[in-house]
Amino acid sequence: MALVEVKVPDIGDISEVAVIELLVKPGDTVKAEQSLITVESDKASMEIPSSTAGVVKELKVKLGDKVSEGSVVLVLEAEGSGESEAPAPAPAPAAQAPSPAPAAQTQAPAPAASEPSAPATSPSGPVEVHVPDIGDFKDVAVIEVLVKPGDTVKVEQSLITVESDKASMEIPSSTAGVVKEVKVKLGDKVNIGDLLLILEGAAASASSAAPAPSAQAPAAAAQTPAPSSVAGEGRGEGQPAKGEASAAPHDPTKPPIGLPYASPSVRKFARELGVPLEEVKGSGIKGRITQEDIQGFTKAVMAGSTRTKAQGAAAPAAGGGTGGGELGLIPWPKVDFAKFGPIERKEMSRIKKISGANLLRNAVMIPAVTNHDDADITDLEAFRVSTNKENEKSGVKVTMLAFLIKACVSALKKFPEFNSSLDGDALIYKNFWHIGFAADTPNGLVVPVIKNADQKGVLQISQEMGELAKKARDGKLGPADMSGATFTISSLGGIGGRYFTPIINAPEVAILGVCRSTTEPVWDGKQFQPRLMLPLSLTWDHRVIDGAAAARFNAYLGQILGDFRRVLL
Ligand code: CAO
Repeated sequence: MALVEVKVPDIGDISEVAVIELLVKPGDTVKAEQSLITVESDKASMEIPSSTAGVVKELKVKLGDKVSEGSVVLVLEAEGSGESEAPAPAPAPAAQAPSPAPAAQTQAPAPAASEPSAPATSPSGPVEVHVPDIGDFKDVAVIEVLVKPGDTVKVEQSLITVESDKASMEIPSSTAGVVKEVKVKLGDKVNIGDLLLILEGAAASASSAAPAPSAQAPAAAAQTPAPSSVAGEGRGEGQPAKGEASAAPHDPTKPPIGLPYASPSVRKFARELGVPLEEVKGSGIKGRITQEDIQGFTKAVMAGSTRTKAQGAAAPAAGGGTGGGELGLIPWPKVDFAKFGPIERKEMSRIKKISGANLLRNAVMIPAVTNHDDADITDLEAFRVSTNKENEKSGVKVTMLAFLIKACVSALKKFPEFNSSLDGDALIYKNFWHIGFAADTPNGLVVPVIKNADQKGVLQISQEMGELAKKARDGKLGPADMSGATFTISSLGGIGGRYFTPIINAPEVAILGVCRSTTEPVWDGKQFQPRLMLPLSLTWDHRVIDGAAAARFNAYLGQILGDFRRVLL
């Protein structure tokens, strides 16, 4: 029995796609052509078939991995004498996983609005939009029509979703304009060159999907592919239930096992809103989940008529879950501001949208209390300044925040419930100390994490913080940089202010806010002394922590910051 490596075949112009589904597991018997994994780009998802029949020995990819042509998917013990009995169907992958031309084309020229390139050839009358080259796709079914007459479409905007038995992809518009007539309907079979719709006021582009920028194509933040760093949190809705990936060939008439039946853009939309796709009922063909289904689900959750499973699970810990009634809030005020003066509408950044949803949940669901206190950091600041003078040449600047991180680790060790998380009626105590710090970036608030802060010195913490803060400002933080925090510090010390009430970063149970230190007169029993005082604001989850413990935590933190030698005790 020969061992055969099954690799990702030619997947067109897409360089890297994410593995969103594993359809087989070690021990499974697979047939030649059987789907092994599902991969997804921004606009297309496709299944990667096996080139050979055999028994799966080892999977070489896992969910979330990025693969490209030639990546090894798994190792098979080939059936019989290997190649002769199971001829590798070299051309098959191309046929099974058709060259996703539209996806590749739509990804490449994304920033249409911002690139000052050649003007559209001719703003003109009606323009026909046809199905572009979709590789080996033939007679593919239209499963979603994403626009209707009267809609304004941008270049690259998805018009329809088509689906073969192994892949679904969205067909983008080659041209911007207003939809005059849609020439296809659900269930139609289309091929390359078929007429999709007629646009009016269109700026015809040179080629099918190599769009000329159009004045009607503003950069839409929501359409930018979500970098995994932020959207990664939402991944998981596509994860197959363990053990469900069966050895039986995948039935193309059914939704993929464990994967919510929705197009890539709908899945992305759901991820951006934090909607658990598997809980949404699809109203499309074969139960397919549409964008409207996601919107309907979100509205129902916001109106309180539906709860997500996560909300349901959290409910008992949040106060019994039943008997409290829904929030019963009156609707958000809708005001036509233009009636009162000139206005400008700007889409919020993706980070703001995501963090906004998280902050709202945390503010609403956590019975949070904030204790304010002051720490005397006169000696610590003098030490910091002298350390920085001594280390001037090293290039690493020791920051007050680095001392705070170290001091917090000591306090967290002394008061372990501050380093815990709620799990139903139980508390999970974490024996690791990963400290998040809020970083202000041009696109919004992010929270990079200093891992194992207990094992690091203040110099190393300062250096890592500097690197992470730079990555944050450059928008380059990855999911690993922002996950695993057990406690968070939000420092406004470099900016100003006295005290504030930070919102807990769930599932953590406390957060420390720090403001600008000022020199104040402090009574030493005999006289007033000028002391540098640091305002501390500790917000804590009252389900886990009591006011007395919070006051002790702050007092202890103050003692450490007042005399840092205590960290060694
Ligand atoms: N009191 C007085 N001065 C302080 C101080 C404090 N508590 N903390 C920092 N400073 C000083 C620093 O010493 C530095 O002064 P010099 O340039 O003279 O040395 C200056 O303020 C700037 O510090 P910094 O802000 O660049 O560095 P930091 O280590 O304090 O903070 C970071 C780094 C990433 C936390 C910060 O840049 C940031 O983004 N802060 C905002 C966090 C935030 O938005 N929180 C709110 C969340 S809720 O919406």
